[in-house]
Amino acid sequence: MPVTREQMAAVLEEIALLLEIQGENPFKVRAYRQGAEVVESYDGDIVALAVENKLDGIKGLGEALRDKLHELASTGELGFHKKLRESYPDSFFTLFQLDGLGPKKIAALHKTLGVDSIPSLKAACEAGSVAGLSGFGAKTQTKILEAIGRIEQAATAFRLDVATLAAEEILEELRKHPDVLRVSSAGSLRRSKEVVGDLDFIVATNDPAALTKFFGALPQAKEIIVQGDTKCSIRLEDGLQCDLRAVTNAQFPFALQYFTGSKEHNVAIRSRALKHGWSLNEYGFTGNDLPTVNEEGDIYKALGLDFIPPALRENRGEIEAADEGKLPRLVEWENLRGTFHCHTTDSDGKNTLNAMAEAAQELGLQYLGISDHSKSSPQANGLNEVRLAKQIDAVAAWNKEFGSAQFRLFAGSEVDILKDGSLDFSDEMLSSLDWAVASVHNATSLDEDEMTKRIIRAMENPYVTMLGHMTGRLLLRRDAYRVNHEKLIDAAAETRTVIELNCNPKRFDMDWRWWHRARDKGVLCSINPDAHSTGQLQYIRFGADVARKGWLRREDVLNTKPLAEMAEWLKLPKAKR
Ligand code: DGT
Ligand code: CA
Ligand code: CA
Ligand code: ZN
Repeated sequence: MPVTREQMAAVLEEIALLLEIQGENPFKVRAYRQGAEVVESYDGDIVALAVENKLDGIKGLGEALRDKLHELASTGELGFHKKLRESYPDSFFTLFQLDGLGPKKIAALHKTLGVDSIPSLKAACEAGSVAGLSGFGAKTQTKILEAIGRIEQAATAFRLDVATLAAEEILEELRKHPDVLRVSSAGSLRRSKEVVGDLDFIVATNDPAALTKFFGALPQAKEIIVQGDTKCSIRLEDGLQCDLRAVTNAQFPFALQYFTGSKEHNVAIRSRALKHGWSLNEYGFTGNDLPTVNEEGDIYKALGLDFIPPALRENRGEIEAADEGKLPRLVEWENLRGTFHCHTTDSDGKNTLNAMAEAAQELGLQYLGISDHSKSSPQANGLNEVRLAKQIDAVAAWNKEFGSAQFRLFAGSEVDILKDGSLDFSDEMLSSLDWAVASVHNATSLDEDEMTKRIIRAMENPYVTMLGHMTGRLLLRRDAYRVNHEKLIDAAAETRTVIELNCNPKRFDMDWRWWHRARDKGVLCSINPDAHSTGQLQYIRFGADVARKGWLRREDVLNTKPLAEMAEWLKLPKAKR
């Protein structure tokens, strides 16, 4: 079995972790961790080099690591790693998913209480034995229980990126089946919800039983939950449930509409149908003088409505708007001309400035706004003034050598908003940038009032182009900071500060539920990937989906501006924007 680059890096990561648990020399631990990073970001076929034992001269890989990578790549296994792992059950490694629990604490729990899995840790916390350990205390015990609660919840909720990937694979399989006439995903995924409970698929076929059988036998199906002649539910390896409905071609539009939801939207649509004298369910209309329905859109048309894009189907005003012909023309990912907020190897990004610029061009973008962390985020290797000045020079040099009317970089910073709302850099420093995104990364437990004031103060700064990840939430992992959305939106409108839609699928922050309001106040949105690697620039596709969910149009999104216009816009004082 050939190993992949990701697997090689993961093995080194895990070795670092296990060595750390065993109290090994920190330099040795760091060597493995650094090795993992080198493997991940090496610009070339590192797997092939490892197989051929040609890793000499790669910075960050010492002799011991080179030998191990060769063994791993050429045999598919690493004896050293296997031996280290043998002392722990597989369940032990799930403990590392818990937020706020590092290797040292896990080692202590393992040694003193024999904790070797999430359930055993939960039991120890509930018995109160964790609070008594030195270095823990009652507060930590509560925090651990909260983190366990989030993991348990996460088993029935999946991030949009994870769900999308799984759905695309399954759709591809279904499309290949000769008895499939039409196929679509439905449910919360089709509505672009930030997290989904399960996946829903609808197929039109003349042989539904063949399809439910095929679905149950998919290579992705780890378990069959239910299987009948028209429906089948399976569970994937990672726990994600997938529901299939097999219907006739005539039923397909109705099933698709019904299972796309949301439930609240369906209830409102059904009562509208009743006013026309029809009852509506997942199989069709019943009643007199029935309309012809071939496509999902025909259902809306029959009810006197414009087609409602799935993203809007939450019963939050879309039916009234469709009735009045006032649905917005939603932004599309193809409208995006550039993007902001990405990291490079100068702070905690995995790829260099050059590589990020190339990847942005490959995506068809015309500009990329660089924003490494600032010095108050040492955990992210934040830049101080000297390093930032150097980066500004590097961006200028890049633009001079490679920039054109088709593509350029904008020098920026993800500048920390300090506890009192002041910024990590002076106005003078900030004024030498093309743009800046200001974000909160520490002192996150302030109360709502203090946090809101703090962020407003940052937005008042003339050099803060945009506000980054407004609430700091990490979906399924960490709650939002306490902020007053209304006040922040008002302040953004007043100070002409753009609000970022951070479309890293861990975040989707600001939340889609607030964008309609922001838009109506004249606040601009920037769809930003917060990319820490070249691949993550592609998150802007999800960003466009979520922006649509927030009712945003092309004109509401800053980074739909073409390059020349964008460059001019950035030069304007905030008040003129
Ligand atoms: P999820 O899976 O929790 O992220 O959210 P959904 O919306 O995908 O929900 P799911 O998978 O339970 O059902 C798919 C759709 O089927 C749902 O959005 C609306 C429709 N549906 C399910 N149950 C009901 C119901 O009791 N009444 C109505 N009107 N629609 C329903
Ligand atoms: Ca669903
Ligand atoms: Ca479902
Ligand atoms: Zn950030």
